[in-house]
Amino acid sequence: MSENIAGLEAQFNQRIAEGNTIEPNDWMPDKYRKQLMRLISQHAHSEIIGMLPEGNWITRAPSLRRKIGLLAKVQDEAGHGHYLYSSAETLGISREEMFDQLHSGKAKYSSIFNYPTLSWADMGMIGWLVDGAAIINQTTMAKCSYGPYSRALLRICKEENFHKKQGMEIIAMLIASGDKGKAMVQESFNRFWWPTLMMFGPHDSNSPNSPDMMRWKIKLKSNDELRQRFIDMTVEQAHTWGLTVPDPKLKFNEQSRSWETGEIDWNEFNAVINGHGPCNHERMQSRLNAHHMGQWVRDAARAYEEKQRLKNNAAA
Ligand code: BYC
Repeated sequence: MSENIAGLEAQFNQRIAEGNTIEPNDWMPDKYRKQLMRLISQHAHSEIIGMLPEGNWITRAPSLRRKIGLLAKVQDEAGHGHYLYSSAETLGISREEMFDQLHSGKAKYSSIFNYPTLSWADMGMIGWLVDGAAIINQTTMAKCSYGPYSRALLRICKEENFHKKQGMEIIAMLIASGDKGKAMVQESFNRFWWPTLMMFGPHDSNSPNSPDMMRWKIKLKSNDELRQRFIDMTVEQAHTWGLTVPDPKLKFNEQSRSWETGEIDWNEFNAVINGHGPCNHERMQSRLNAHHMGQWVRDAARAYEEKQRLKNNAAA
């Protein structure tokens, strides 16, 4: 029996080493399955909680064109949640279990969504910084070893690219509008810069899940490598726009040809991921409220499914 498992594990490792994907019906180590359930469900939760800070601005969008764009973006995030929940379900966890984990606080979602959206410039900032960070993380993970997650990410990344462009357009237009618009963007940038760097997770030396995730090619680049890639790209963009990065320690390292930043406030990060950020309570209340209000839709869908099943049985 144990020889059999050792053989299966060897085959599994070989498939990963050769760059093949693991599919739902393939044998996989229990820990690989659990890590994927944790990662994919947290990502799914991030998409649907991420709808809330942007959803707050739908009624206050400055024009019809902006309102249509924002509505479409928020709807896309719901779609991403669906692909990701479906992808996690292939591992043997139900959507109800995942919702329970989110609602009980057992499962995390991205720290960035526990910050408030105080001005219209924040809608641009989320597109530019938050979607920008997500794209860097997710285009790498789109080549990961688990087939259903990698395929979901391919589609998500295409949509995120569009989100990033609409965010950059909002920022460019605000900056072009004059001093007041530019000041609004700078104020928003000051609030979002550090929380966006936190999206990439703790330093590699402090990331308990990374060794397994890298070994199994779930993650292909480390938290710090991806964060650095984001910093190098975004600092240049900020400078092009004439924005000031809110970091007095920021400096260009001529040797590594990359930007060095000051240290992230890890106390703040830990507080936010453990439920004590500025908006954790508000986000969970909104989420629970939406879940309760949607109960009748789930009941109606189940009743319809049952009716169809009985009809099909009678016809067979
Ligand atoms: N926030 O060992 P580590 C979007 C947790 S949504 C919260 O490095 P890992 C969008 C981590 O879970 C895109 N928690 O973990 C949507 C772990 O705790 P547990 C969101 C964080 O998994 C709407 C502990 O800290 N993107 O784009 O190897 C509108 C130790 O960390 C965070 C994803 O979800 C954090 N920032 O690496 C607009 C991408 N960082 O679970 C836009 C997928 C760490 O052991 N996720 N933790 O209790 C990932 O790539 C990885 O999960 C992370 C963390 C890089 C975030």
